[in-house]
Amino acid sequence: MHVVATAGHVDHGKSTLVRALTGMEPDRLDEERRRGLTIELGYAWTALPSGERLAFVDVPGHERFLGTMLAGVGPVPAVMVVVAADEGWMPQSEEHLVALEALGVRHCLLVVTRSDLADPAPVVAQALARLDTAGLGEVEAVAVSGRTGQGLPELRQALDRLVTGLPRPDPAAAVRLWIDRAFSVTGSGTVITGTLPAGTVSVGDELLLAGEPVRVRGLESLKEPRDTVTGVARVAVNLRGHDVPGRGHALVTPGGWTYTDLVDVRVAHVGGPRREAAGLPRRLTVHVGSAAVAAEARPLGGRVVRLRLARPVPLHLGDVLLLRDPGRARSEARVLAGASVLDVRPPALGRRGAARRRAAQLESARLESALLEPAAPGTAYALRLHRLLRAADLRAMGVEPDTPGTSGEWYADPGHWKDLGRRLVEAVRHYAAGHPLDPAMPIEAARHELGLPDRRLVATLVRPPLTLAGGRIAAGPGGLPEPVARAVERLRRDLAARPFHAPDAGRLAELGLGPRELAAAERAGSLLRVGEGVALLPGADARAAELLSRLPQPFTVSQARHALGTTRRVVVPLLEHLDRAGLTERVDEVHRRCR
Ligand SMILES: Nc1nc2c(ncn2[C@@H]2O[C@H](COP(=O)(O)OP(=O)(O)O)[C@@H](O)[C@H]2O)c(=O)[nH]1
Ligand SMILES: [Mg+2]
Repeated sequence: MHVVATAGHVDHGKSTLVRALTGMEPDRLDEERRRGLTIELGYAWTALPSGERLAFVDVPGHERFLGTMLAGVGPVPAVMVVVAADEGWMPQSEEHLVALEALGVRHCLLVVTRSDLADPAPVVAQALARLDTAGLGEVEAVAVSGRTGQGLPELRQALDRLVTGLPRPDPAAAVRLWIDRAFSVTGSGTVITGTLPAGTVSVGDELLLAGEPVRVRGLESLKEPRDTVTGVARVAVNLRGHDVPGRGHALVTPGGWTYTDLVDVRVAHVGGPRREAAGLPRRLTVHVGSAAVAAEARPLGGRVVRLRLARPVPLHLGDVLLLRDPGRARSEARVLAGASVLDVRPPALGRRGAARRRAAQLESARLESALLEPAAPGTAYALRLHRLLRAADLRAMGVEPDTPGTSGEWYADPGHWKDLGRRLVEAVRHYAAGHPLDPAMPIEAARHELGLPDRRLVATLVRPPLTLAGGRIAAGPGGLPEPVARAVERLRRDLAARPFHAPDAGRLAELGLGPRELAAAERAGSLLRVGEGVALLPGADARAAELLSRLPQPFTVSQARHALGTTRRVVVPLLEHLDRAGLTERVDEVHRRCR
């Protein structure tokens, strides 16, 4: 199914249109019907010509109910903007449009209604011209009358085209169901309703509501009981208890979101005169999903602003917030701007200049990762900001790790990781200098020195020339002098790729490894010498014996050479080494077999 919200000036025919399309009454309250005015969100649904089901969230157009309008539109991916042919573009048309623009709505249909009262053409042109400047993408227009029904078949077709163009949400996405309505049901707890934008909710699921675990006892979508519902959908969830939080709170997947009351955001210019972030009022109302939360704004520099929210809300990197001025007169446009969340776990800002540096850091991380990841902030972006994160931290920020971790569950920014490696070498050398009799540094001391949260990170950082043994880090393998350790390491890398391809004299000379150095490396357990100047990796002999055992027995030197993919220079001393080790034995002058 799909969900579309209405938007537009009061009395322009939104509810009438929804009624005409669905045969259902969106204005449920007595007061609404008495006054002919939408006060609360209305819900109605129908089947489109394609068979797709479409639910409407009908919003109030009156300026006093902008908060309710935002709660309805917030989680919805597409909007039907309604303008009356006999009135044209009006203040609440404008305010709703500015809100849609700030929320980043990209899928929109213009419906000029009441076209039995006036020629719709001029208003279609006027509204399309305004919508065109708002960056909502391609907008189709339909003229209708909710009274005579004229144009409704065309509108249904247009709605079908609109929903076909909507992105398919991920059924495996973390759930965030913003509550737009909550009511008690005698004998069966509380029912909350909302628009599920993505992900899947099933009966029995344990979710979080305002940070507290709750279990889904029952589920309905469009008044039908369901075991499981996948977004986009209108959902009613039955929960135990009668004092559960209502509108403005969200049911979320545990671990899928970061509950935070401190965010750094980037403010986007919308509507009206261009406004610098520095010109925002200090006190704001932040709208996200169905929530409206008081906030304090602190400009950090450029368009980057830090918001302290009156209560924590579940957020992801890249979430769009709508900023409203709570203090201005009703008649003025009160939506100030949209803002995208740059960080959900921002660091405290200390000394002078910290705010400006932070703004610059966020801006450069954003620009850099925008090149790599145009869609949503990804792993690289999150790591640029936080340097080291667990897979679970990334998921809570809305980033699904796209690579294996750097060290177990840990992910590191590549630049930071390199830097840590360098610092570890220095720390180990410094330690060795201070502890000549016991020069290897305990891993815990190294963890502390580097300020790392987990010893496993230190262990992963141990790379040649460092070695790790018995929980301590030494500056070179078995105390090999460092240039030798480094040369041996390069040799080991050669051999890792071609295990029986012992380096020739030229390569050994190039690496500066003479007989003395090779002997030291063998003593340190880094290499295996099978003959004068023939060095392999430790264990190469056992591996060779294993490969040779697969040959028809007995075998010749030449067969052994083919099986191991090497040269006579290597295979002859290697076979003699295997004879000495008792892994092979001579049968006659030309044949051997495995023992
Ligand atoms: N003549 C005519 N009247 C309409 C049409 N659509 C709505 N109305 C009337 O306009 C008034 C406001 O309609 P309503 O749907 O409540 O507007 P909303 O505030 O945008 O939801 C009501 O009196 C409706 O009967 C239409 O297409 N033609
Ligand atoms: Mg209405």
